[in-house]
Amino acid sequence: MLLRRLSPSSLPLRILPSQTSIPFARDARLSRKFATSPGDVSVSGVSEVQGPLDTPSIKTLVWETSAPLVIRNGHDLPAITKWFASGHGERSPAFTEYFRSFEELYMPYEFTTDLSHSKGWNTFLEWMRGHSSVQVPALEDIISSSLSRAQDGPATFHQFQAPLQLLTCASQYNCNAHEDSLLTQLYIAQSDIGELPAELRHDLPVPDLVKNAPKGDIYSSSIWLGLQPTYTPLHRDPNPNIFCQLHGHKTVRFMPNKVALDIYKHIQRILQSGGHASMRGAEMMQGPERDLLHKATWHPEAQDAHHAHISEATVGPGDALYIPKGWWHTFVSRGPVGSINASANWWCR
Ligand SMILES: O=C(O)CCC(=O)C(=O)O
Repeated sequence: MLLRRLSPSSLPLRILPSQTSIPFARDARLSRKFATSPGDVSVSGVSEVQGPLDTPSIKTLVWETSAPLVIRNGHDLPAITKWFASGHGERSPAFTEYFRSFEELYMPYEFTTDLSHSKGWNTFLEWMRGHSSVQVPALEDIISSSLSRAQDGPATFHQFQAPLQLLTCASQYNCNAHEDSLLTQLYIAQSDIGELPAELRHDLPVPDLVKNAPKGDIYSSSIWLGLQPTYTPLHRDPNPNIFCQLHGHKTVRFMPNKVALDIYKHIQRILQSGGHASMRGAEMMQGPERDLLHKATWHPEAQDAHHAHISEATVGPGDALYIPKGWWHTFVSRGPVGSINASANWWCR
C-alpha cells in the first residue's frame, strides 16, 4: 500500500495486472490449518513454515510460492528487544529508554476517533500539558474538530505529522488510565525506514528473507507503530511484501486478486466513487467505504460467494509473512486495547 501523506508529493499509484493463484501447500514442511476468525464464521488458515530458514529454503519455500506464507520465527530484528520493554503486563511501559531518546523525531500519524474515545483524549491533553514538552495546540485542534464531527456520524480519520513523543506519551498515559479513558487508534502508519536516524535503521537491518528475493531489489520499507486497535482495510501492494511483526500480535486476512478486485469494484459502484486500492487514502479509512470493506472481509456471511477464498493468519514478535504481489490483504491488531503494536515491512522483488 502507498501512503497518501499530507505533503503535496503524493506517491504514484500503480495499477497491477490480475493474478488468480489459489493457496496450496507445496512442500511437506508447510502446514495448512484452519483458524477461527474474529468475525462470525471461520476461514481457512494460511500455509506456515518454521524458521529461521537458510538461504536455499528462503529461495524455494518462500520466493517460489505463489500464495501467502507465514514464516514462524522468520526474523530476529534487534528492534524487538531494543525498542520495546520486556515487561509483559498490559500496564507496563511499552518502550525502552533507548527508544524514547528519539522522541523528538517527527513521524507521520493517522488518528481515527469516535465519540466513545472523547473522554480519554480530553484527559490526555490535560495530562500532556503537565508532563511533556510536545506542542499540543495542533493536536488539540485535530482532536476537538474530529470529536465534534463524530457527533454527527461515524469515526473520522486524520493524517498529520507530530513528534514520536506523542505516541510514547500516549502509551505511557494508557499504563495508568481507567478502562473507559484508554487512548486508541493512534497509528504511525507506513513510516519510511529510510528516513529514520542511523541508529534506529541499524535496529532494522534488511532481513535475510528480503536479501534473498529473486531480484534483490528493495522498492520501499516501513514501520507501523500504533495504539491498539490498529486497522488497515483490504488493499493490494505494488510489489511482493515481507512483513515482520515486532511487538504485539496482528491478524491478517488474504484474498486472491480476482475475488478481491470484484468486491472492491462492487463497493466502488455502490458508492459511485473511483477509489485507489493501493493508496492509503482517507476514503478507505472512514465512512461507508471503510464499513463495506470491513464487512466484506471480517464479517462475510458463510454464503457470500467470496467467503471460501478468504484465508487468515495471526503473527507475533519474530514471525514474518510473505505476501506475493497481487494478494489483497487487511490487518487488525489483536490484544489489549490501548497497548502498543509494532511491525516493519519491506516491499521487494
Ligand atoms: O500492519 C498494518 O496495519 C498494515 C500493513 C500492510 O498493509 C502492508 O504491509 O502492506
